[in-house]
Amino acid sequence: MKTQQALLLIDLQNDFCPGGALAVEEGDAVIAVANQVAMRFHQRGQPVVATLDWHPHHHGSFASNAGEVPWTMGELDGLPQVWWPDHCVQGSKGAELHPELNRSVLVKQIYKGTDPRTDSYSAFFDNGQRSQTGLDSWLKSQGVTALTVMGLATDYCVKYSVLDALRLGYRVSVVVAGCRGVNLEAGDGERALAEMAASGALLINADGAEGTLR
Ligand code: VGL
Ligand code: ZN
Repeated sequence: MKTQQALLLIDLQNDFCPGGALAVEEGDAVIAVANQVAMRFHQRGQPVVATLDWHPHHHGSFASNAGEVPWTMGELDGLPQVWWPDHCVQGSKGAELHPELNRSVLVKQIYKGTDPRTDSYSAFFDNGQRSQTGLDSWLKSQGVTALTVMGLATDYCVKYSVLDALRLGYRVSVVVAGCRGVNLEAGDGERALAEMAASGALLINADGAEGTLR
């Protein structure tokens, strides 16, 4: 059977871009890459999916709600948790997709992190792997077997999405130029890419994506 490819754009939202609440260095630099790759998928009739980090204002991962200091570590719902500044609050400007992202090619948007009790880095499951976002069943309904992934941030939502996708049996390529890391510790983004590669993901550049399209 022919491989059906989809493009997964992770959390290309204002809050992860310079000026945003959880700004990733050069986060906005990936928008042009996303538009370029997304247009190729669109022209080939291959689905382009965007995820959005979409938290209620009382989300448990927010340092403000936990009474903790932002960027420090704690525990939420029995899992290690970074206490984040308030970000991607449902309906806020910061939660919107970046204004320069070409939304006209998006065929599906997946919202995650809506349960206040648990964080949700992966596009597929919450961090406790208890509930699904619906992405896997949607991709299967479309016959998708291979994913190209990019977005923000390399060391959190991109990494967990890619590792889950591999576990779920998808072939996965990661567009390195389309990712940027939070880098809580220097090198986290690079280490995350190495971990994805070691787990079976193919690291590609924006043009290299061409080679993975069938
Ligand atoms: C993310 C931290 C908190 C991400 C989301 O999109 O990588 N990181 N929420
Ligand atoms: Zn979040």
